[in-house]
Amino acid sequence: MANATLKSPPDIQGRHDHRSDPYASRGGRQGAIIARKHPVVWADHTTPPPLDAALIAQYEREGYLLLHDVFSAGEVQLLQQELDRLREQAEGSTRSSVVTEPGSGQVRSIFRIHESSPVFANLAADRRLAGLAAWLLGDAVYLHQTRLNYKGGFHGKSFYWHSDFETWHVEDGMPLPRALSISISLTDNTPHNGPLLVMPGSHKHYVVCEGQTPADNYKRSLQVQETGVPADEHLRQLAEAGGLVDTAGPAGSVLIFDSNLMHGSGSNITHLPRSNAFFVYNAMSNAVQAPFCDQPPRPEHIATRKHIAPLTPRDNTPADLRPG
Ligand code: 6CS
Ligand code: FE
Repeated sequence: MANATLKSPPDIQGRHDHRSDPYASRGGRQGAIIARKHPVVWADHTTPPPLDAALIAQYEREGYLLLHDVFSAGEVQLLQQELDRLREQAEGSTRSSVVTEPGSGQVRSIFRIHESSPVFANLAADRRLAGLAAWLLGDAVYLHQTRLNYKGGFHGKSFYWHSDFETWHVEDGMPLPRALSISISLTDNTPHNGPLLVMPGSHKHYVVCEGQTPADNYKRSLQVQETGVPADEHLRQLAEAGGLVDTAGPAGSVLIFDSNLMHGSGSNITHLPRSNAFFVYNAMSNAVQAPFCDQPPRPEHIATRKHIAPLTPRDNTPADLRPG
C-alpha cells in the first residue's frame, strides 16, 4: 500500500472528479460514518521502529500515543522561553499567521512557527519527532502545518470536535490520511485547563460532514470551527465505541495523533495556560493537491504548498533550542 495515491489527480484546472474521492465531505453531502480505507501505520518495517513494538501497536489501534519525559526539564525551559518570546512579539500584531481569541483579543495561535522561529524549526526536525513521524508514515515527511496554540488562562477558548484530516483533505487537498500531528506540551496540561480530548479508535472511521465550505473559511474556523463538524449522532457513536480520554500531562509531554483522530478541547477557565506546539507531518508522497472543495487553496502559513521539502531528522543539543 506504500505510495498509494488517489486515482483522480486534479485536472488541468486543478479540480478533482469528486465521484472517485473516497474521503469526499461537505459539498451538500449527507453526514455519514464510513470506514477508513488506508493504513494508520504505513511503515514498510525495513527499519526497526523507533519505539517499542507494543507502543506502535497501541498507536495503530487507538490512533494516538501520549509519551512523557521525551524532553528534559532544561529543554522544556528553553522552549518555554521561545514560547513567551513569540507571544510577546505577536501581541497586537496584524500578521495573518497570528490568530486571536474572539472577544478577548488574546493570542490564540501562531502559525508557521518553523519559519519564524529557528528554535521551533530545530524542534520540528528533531529525530525524536520527525524520525518517528517518517517511520510511522513510511516515507520522508514535510511540515504541512506548524502552530503554537496558547489557550491562555481564563480566555483560552475551545476547539470543537473534528478530524484534522477532513479539513486538510477538503480545504487543503491532502489526498490520503498519511499524515500525523505531534503536540508538545509547553505548559502543564491538567485535567482542568482544557487538555486535548480524543476518541480512541475513531481514526479508523471517516466522518463525512454536512454543509458547504464558505469562502475564506479559515478566517473563522481557526477561531471557532463551524464547518467540517461531525453530526452529534456520529460523535456519540464514536465516543460510545471508543470512549473519551484526556491527554493531560506535564510540560514536555509529547502527544502523537493520527490525522483522522476525532479530537477537541474545552475552554480554559483556569488561571493556568495550556500552551502546546503542534507540528503536522505529511508524507512526501501525500503532498497536497487542489482542494477537494470549490474554494481556492488556503494560504501558505496554514498549509505548506509552495515550500514542500523533505525534513532531515536532526539530533538537537540544548544550544539548538536556545532562543536568540
Ligand atoms: O484547520 C486547520 O488546519 C486547523 N484546525 C484545527 C481545529 N485543528 C487543526 C488545524 O490547526
Ligand atoms: Fe485539530
